[in-house]
Amino acid sequence: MLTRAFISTALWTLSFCGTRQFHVVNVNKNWTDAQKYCREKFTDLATIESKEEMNALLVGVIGTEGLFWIGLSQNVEQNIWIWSDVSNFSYRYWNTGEPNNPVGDVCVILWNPSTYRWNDLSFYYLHPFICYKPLGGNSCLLCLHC
Ligand SMILES: [Ca+2]
Repeated sequence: MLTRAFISTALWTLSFCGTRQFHVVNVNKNWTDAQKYCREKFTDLATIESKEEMNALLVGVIGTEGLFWIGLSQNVEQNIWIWSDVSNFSYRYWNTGEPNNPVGDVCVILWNPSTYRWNDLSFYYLHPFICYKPLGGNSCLLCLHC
């Protein structure tokens, strides 16, 4: 079901029979700059709405050293978590004890030491990140070789 194709040392692409194609960008940026990059080059920072999508991401990042920004951040005033593309937030994959800092940590990163479960973290740390593009109606064509 999953493929992982290395396009360059800085970028690889994950495809699966689902709604999104994820792109791991191995360039260190803060969350805001990562969001800007994803919106320019792809669609947005990664939205993860299901266990299947999370598993697709894990195939791409397991075994790597990095932590990876995803598109989740907190609206502090309303105390809610929102995806960068405003997709519905219901699926969650928080690490044990997270989110643990509702004041200073408003962005979410895949936390390598905890098998890439989610951790809220201040936006200014420089890390690689994951973008996505939506898959169209012929999405399964992309999966013939999965
Ligand atoms: Ca945290």
